[in-house]
Amino acid sequence: MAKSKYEYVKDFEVEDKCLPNCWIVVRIDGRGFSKFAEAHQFVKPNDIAALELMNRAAVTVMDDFREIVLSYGQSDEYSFVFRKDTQLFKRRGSKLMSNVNSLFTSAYVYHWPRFFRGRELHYPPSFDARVVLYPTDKNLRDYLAWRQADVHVNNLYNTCFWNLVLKRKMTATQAEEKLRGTLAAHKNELLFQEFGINYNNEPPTFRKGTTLVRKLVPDGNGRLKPLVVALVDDIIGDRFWKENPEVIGLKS
Ligand code: DGT
Ligand code: MG
Ligand code: MG
Ligand code: MG
Ligand code: MG
Repeated sequence: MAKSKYEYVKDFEVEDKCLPNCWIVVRIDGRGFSKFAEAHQFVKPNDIAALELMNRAAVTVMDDFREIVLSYGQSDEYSFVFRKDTQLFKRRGSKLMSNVNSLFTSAYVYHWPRFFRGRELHYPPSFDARVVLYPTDKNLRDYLAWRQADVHVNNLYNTCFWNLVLKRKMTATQAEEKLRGTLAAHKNELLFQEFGINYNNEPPTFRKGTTLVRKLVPDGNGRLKPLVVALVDDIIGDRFWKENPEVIGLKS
């Protein structure tokens, strides 16, 4: 086909191929989910239906994009890790990021009614997205450890905060003042002394987030098929990576 005189505009598109040999992480995060959680009466600090819906949307993404080896979610965010040698979309960052984000968002809306039976979606949620490249396995593990450490810190704080507000009837400001500058040990002590809560017995999903990996599971005919499974585990230490060596192909 003859080229039109307009073809030159194509040259304005920028090249955004991800560097070879690097892990490609796409992280999505709910936009303004403080407000969204309020508007949809999410349980504080953790709403099981909301977290399960996030997991369901992430499974949809992994079922479609087979080059994702692991996903990790907590709060209103999910990280998707593509194999480092993926050639999907010729490794174009904008393609990977926008396709993951768009499918995640539509799956979130699509599955909403199953998780929030009878509760209406009041307005369309959206998610931001970014692509980050990690050149070494250690960098990738440190990235995932960073996200899991984040949920630990936030959840410990939020558990204290909401117990003070909901059970001690403190105002948000009073609760914030009480917690300002406290260390993790203080917060654990406060939960135990004031509310009889042993933080380590709080539901693991709330404390650790959810990790999705592919496992070979027997189908109806006894044949092994790769299925996305949800694990609630510590991914900071070495044990998880020894038990799931296929994820990053670590030689143990
Ligand atoms: P952003 O991401 O900059 O657009 O702003 P936000 O408001 O989404 O803030 P972010 O992502 O730093 O924090 C997540 C918010 O979502 C946080 O305010 C608490 C809320 N959220 C997430 N999961 C739950 C939940 O299970 N229950 C409740 N009540 N709130 C949740
Ligand atoms: Mg934010
Ligand atoms: Mg957010
Ligand atoms: Mg967030
Ligand atoms: Mg097209």
